[in-house]
Amino acid sequence: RAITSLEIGMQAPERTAVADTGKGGRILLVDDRQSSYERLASLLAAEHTVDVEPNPTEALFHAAEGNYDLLIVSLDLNNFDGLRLCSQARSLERTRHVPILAIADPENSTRLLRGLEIGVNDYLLRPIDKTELLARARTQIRRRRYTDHLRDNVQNSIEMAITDTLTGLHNRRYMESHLATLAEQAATRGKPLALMILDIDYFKSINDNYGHDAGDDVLREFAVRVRKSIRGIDLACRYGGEEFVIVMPETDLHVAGMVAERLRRSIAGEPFAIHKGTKRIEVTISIGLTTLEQKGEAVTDVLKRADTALYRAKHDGRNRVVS
Ligand code: GH3
Ligand code: MG
Ligand code: MG
Ligand code: MG
Repeated sequence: RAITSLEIGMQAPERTAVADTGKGGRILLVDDRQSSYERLASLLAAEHTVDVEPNPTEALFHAAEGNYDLLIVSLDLNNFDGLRLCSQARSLERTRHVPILAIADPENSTRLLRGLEIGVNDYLLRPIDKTELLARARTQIRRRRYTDHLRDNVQNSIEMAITDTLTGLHNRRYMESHLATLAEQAATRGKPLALMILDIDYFKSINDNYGHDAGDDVLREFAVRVRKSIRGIDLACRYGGEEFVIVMPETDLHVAGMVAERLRRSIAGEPFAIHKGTKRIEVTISIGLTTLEQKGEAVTDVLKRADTALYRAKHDGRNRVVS
């Protein structure tokens, strides 16, 4: 039977409601007693997708890889220690946020207490009542989804606050809040720190000749090339319109000079695609380079020195590195 578009359209609100109530989750059931897991799985299957794994070591692996909403762990396993799984799941980054619902016989209630200390979220005593099992599973899944949602939001807000949206590089605020720390670290560890300001030459005329969108294309591609030529510990930010700053920890003037020169050549040597790749234009940059000079030097002075060097690079004819 063909599914009509009307039916598909009508599924959407229902699915949202399902997510809100904690129904329809993915559950990993860890139990090695067949009569027990068969019953539990069939009860849970009324609302959820259930995988059964008798071996806790395997279960831990699945839990880390499988994107489960809930672990249900029997603490009266025949051959294994379910508590060990609970404690490992709590300490692993990949499984830390997956809720655990423990199940035990009443005579194993001391294990349950131990489980709660380890970080089990909730428990049920046998014999298991269907309504109660489903209600507790739902509650854990709902809470998991809600906290995931909050965590995503927080993560997004942080990223948005520190990222330049056009280029994906860090923004000026982030660089300024980190530069002092990097400078301090360099000073206390007796390591050098290099900083360069990069400015696209005659960028205004790119905008004037080819349009603002073409200018944006250049900025984006420029960021890609910057990212390719720096290390993970280097900090690259968009400092202003077509001005960028790169901070390189543990890098002296000589090495930073080579990096700057390589970057300058990677820009000047390969034309930039604009207008959806239909046209290519030559772009050059000027770079002002300096290093942290003495312990306790104000980062604003370092920036000022780099800016002065940049001014000289422009004055001397652009498309060059000056330190
Ligand atoms: P110089 O070689 O001396 O650096 O010349 P310039 O033209 O690059 O310098 P100027 O500072 O005069 O011009 C920078 C231009 O960058 C002006 C501004 O309109 C443009 N600009 C700033 N932000 C953006 C942006 O996000 N997108 C685009 N397309 N242009 C921008
Ligand atoms: Mg410029
Ligand atoms: Mg300028
Ligand atoms: Mg400028």
